Amino acid sequence: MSHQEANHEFCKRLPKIELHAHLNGSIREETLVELARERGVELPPEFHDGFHTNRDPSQFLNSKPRSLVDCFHIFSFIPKCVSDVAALERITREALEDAADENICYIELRTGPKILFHHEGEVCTKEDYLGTIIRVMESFERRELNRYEAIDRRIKSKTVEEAYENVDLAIELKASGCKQIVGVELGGDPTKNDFGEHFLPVFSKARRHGLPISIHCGEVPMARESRDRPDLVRAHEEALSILKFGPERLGHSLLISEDLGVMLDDLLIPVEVCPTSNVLTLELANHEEGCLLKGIQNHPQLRKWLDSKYPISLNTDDAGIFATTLTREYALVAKAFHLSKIDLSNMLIDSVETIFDPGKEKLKQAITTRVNMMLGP
Ligand code: 6MZ
Repeated sequence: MSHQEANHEFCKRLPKIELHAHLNGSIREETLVELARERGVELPPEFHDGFHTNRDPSQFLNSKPRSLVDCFHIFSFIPKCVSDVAALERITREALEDAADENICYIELRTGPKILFHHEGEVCTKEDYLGTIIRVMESFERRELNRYEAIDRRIKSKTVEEAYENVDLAIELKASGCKQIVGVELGGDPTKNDFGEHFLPVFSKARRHGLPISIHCGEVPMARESRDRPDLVRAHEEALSILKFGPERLGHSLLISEDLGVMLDDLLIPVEVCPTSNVLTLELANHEEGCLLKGIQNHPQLRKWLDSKYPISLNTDDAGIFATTLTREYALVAKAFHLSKIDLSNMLIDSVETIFDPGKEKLKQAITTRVNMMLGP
C-alpha cells in the first residue's frame, strides 16, 4: 500500500510544511476582488482572464499562462487593496486558515514590511505591519496547539537603506525574543537590482546576527558567456555571487546554468521548489491543452533532483496568484513522476531538515510519527 502512487487524498492528509509562501501572493482570489471593490481599485484584466476557473484538484488544469511579467504586474495591485491593518489582519488569518485546511503543520510566511494605514487614517509603520502579522499568528497558535508558525521576512527593497532597515527590524525582533521571526529572504523582480552589488552586505549583517537566509535564484535564464545577451551574463554573475555567499536555502533555482548546477551539487544548498509557479512563469505547460502535468515533467531540474535525492521542499509560492494549494503541488509532482506514498513521505520528512525554526527535530519526529501511522505496517 505504501508503494502505491500518492494520490490527491493521501497528499491532502499528509502533515505538510510550507517554506515558500509570499503573504500577499497567498491572498484568496475572492478576498482580493472584495478588497479591490471596497477600496475602488480596478484589478488588471489579466487577473480575471479565466485563470481561476478550473479548480478540480485532480485535473491539474489552468487555463491561462501567467508569466513572471504578468505576476509582477498583478503584485503591484495587491498592496493597493491590502492598504490598511484590517485587510492585513484578514489576509494573514486567511492564509493561516487555508494552511490549516491543507494539513500544513508548519508554515514560513514571507512578506516585505510595508507602511499602511489604521482605520482612522493613522499611519501603520513597518514595525506595526510586522506586529500585526505576529499578533494574528500568536492568536492562531493558541487556537491550534499543534501548529508551528513562523514568519520569514522578505527583503527586496528599492534601496539598500530600506533593505538595511528591514534586516535591522528582524534583528531587533529576534533579539527581543519574538519566536515568529525565523529568518530573512530576498525576493522580488529578478531583473531589478543585483545581489552582489546591492544586497550582499545587508545579508552578511543578517548572518552575523544569526538569522538564516533564503534567496530567490535562477528564476530567469542565464549564461556564462554571450555575445549579444548581456542580461544572460548578468543573471549568471548574480547567481554565482548568491552561491558563493551560500544562503541556508535557495528559492526556485530552476534555470541555473550547467556549470552552476555542478557547483550546487557540491554545495547541496536546499532548494524551495514551487512546481505550478515554475511551470506557469516559465511557460512550460502546453496551454492549448491547459495541462500542468506535462509542464512539470519538463521542469529543467526536478526529475534530476528527485532521482539524486537532492534536498528540496515543495511549496506554493503564491497560492492566490497561481490558484493552487500545497496538496495540489504534492499531488502534481507525485503524478508527474509516479512517486509512491513512501517516496513522497520521505521527501517531506527530509525537507523538515531545512526549516528555519530551531525546533526542527521535534517537528520531524511529530511528522514522522503521523506519516508512519498513515503508511501502516
Ligand atoms: C520573486 C516573488 C515571486 O511580500 O508583498 N514574489 N518574487 N519571484 C516570484 N515568483 C513568482 N512571487 C512573489 O508578497 C508579494 C511579493 O512577493 C514577491 C514579489 O516581490 C511580490 O510583490 P509580499 O507579502
